[in-house]
Amino acid sequence: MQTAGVLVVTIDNAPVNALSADVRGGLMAALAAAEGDAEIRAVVVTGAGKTFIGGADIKEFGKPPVEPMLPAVIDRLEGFSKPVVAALNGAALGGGLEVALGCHHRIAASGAKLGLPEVKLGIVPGAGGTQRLPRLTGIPAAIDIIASGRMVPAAEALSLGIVDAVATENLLDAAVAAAADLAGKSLRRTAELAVPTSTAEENEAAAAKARARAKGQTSPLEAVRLVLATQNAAFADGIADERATFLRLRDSQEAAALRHVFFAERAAAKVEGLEGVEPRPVSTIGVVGTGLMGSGIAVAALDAGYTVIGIEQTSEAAEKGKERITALLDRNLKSGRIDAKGKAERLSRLIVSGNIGNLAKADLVIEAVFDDLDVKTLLFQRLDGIVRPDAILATNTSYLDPDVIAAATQHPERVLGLHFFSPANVMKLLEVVRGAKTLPDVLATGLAVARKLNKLPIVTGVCEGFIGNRIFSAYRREAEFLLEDGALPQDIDAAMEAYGMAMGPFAVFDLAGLEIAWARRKRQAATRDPAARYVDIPDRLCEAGRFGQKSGRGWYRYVDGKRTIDPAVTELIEASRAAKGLTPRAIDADEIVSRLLKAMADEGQALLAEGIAARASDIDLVMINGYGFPAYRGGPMFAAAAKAGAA
Ligand code: T1G
Repeated sequence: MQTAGVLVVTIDNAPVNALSADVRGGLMAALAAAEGDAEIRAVVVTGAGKTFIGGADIKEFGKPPVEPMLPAVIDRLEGFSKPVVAALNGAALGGGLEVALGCHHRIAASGAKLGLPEVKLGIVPGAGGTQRLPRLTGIPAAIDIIASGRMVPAAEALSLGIVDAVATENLLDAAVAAAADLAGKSLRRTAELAVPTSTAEENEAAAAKARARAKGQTSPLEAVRLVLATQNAAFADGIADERATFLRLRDSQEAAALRHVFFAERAAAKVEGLEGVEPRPVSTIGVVGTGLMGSGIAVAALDAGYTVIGIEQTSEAAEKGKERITALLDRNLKSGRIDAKGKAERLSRLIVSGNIGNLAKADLVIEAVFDDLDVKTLLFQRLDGIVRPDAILATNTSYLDPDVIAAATQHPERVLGLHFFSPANVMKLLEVVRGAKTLPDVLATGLAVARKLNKLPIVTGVCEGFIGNRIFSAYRREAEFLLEDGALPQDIDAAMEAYGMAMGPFAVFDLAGLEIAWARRKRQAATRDPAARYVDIPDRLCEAGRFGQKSGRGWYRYVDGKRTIDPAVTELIEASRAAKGLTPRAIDADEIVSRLLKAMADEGQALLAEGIAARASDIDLVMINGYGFPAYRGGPMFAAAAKAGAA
């Protein structure tokens, strides 16, 4: 399209205008045409639909490269004799932002988001991002943006100098006017700019923060190195280093794992039997029980814009519940996540009371009361008579059978499980449990609400522990076998933390508390297969009054909240082994990791065979987002398969 001597080039490659070979070729052809046409005095590049450019085409990774390569396209844009203006109509990510950085002027729509999310794919920007961005923002801001991969909103991009203007009215009109205005003037080429000065301390502070956040991942460290190099290196040298680093990382295991996670997240959204099923409208959510879980769920719902009706047994308990919810909002106020107005506005959408009859107004009721079958079934029977006929009932149980809870109602088809993870207003994972009778539109509503709550919903069938806790139980069992075989808790935790787990298993057990698992083991004692291997060390620990971090002693001793190795635990483990006549042997970190991974993956295979999980990648997402498994290892199913492949 051409207006007043300005050629508007629109990238139209649904769904996200990724820079496929065709798009790269198309851009080159458009520039060639513009160059040869004396009528054209300037060029605007924009995107069709709601995205500017979603980046390189991730589906092309691993395939033979096709000319023209992206860096060459961007060099051509930047070196172009006529002005090229980027009109950022929506997300400009990865290679998409790099295209914009190669243009001579950038205007963003107010809702546009910019970012270089490459580190989230285990790579670094490969088309100049690490070298051009710091020339606009300075080194500290560029480190922050590139090493975190975060999205930068248009207003912030303007204040950082990444864009030159934010369009208040029609973006394209503004871009065309700017392009026409630049025609014939000297052009500002990002590569030619000097890097704005910052002190060594400022650079080092940004780098240290980014390195600490990397937690064992390689690509953010490489991104930091490349940005820091812009202080001294010539642009061309920096670009060569960036390209070599990009190509090396692209073929790494970390990148393969993170690509797997990217596609896993998209695959998880596709749920069998829900094609074309419309969710029911939800604007008011009831939350029964406003304890630790319930108050977190209430805050998540308030954050997402829902009206929330909290229910407690008495008005005194309701008062306490409201205080807990307010305290969580206050924490977000203090950290700057919300402002005072936001807090007040959220509270205006909240009622907490002892009157269960209030739930007649709810579209969805989430139960978060004590995890006891009698308590929950009685509650559901009551709710069934209170809520509207089209309202949905959800149970937030960890271990109970939602089908049994549903069966207590007249309408089990409107019941599903929503298994939140603590703290419920923070954790990304939400297991959405499809019961035997759950209707498709009820499940679809659960998923839609979950997404609005900013969660990653994973659908699971019904079994004890659903996907996550089933795998975690297998992990726990194998960790206990390792204890008997010769490893100590600190060896196992160190191996798993070096592998990348947020916390080793024994530190997690201590944090969660040991008594619930103890009570469960006691309940199960009568039905346990006597031939199955059973490790009694955790029982001995509980008998000795060691219940974890809360009691100051568990698998470790806690001094001022810091975990320290306790010789008493070592003695207890040795005594248990001796009582069983076991001879411990040395177990190295590699064996620890391999065995724990295999235990998780084997349990995952069982979940797939039973139809509880729809696909292996769903299991990976559960463990990454709910249990601290490192995303850059791809999840236990991916990692175990990769390890088996490498062996
Ligand atoms: N390549 C290929 N397919 C992509 C894609 C991409 N970059 N981005 C999204 N898709 C597919 C996705 O799989 C899904 O497909 C559909 O598009 C809709 O996605 C040289 C190295 C842009 C914010 O990391 O963050 O540039 O499942 O459901 O919620 O330095 O997609 O429908 O078949 O996510 O509207 C850097 C990744 C690449 C951006 C849109 N770019 N994408 O969100 O839709 S590396 C990224 C996103 C790079 C250079 C390098 C989001 C989005 P399907 P969606 P959305």
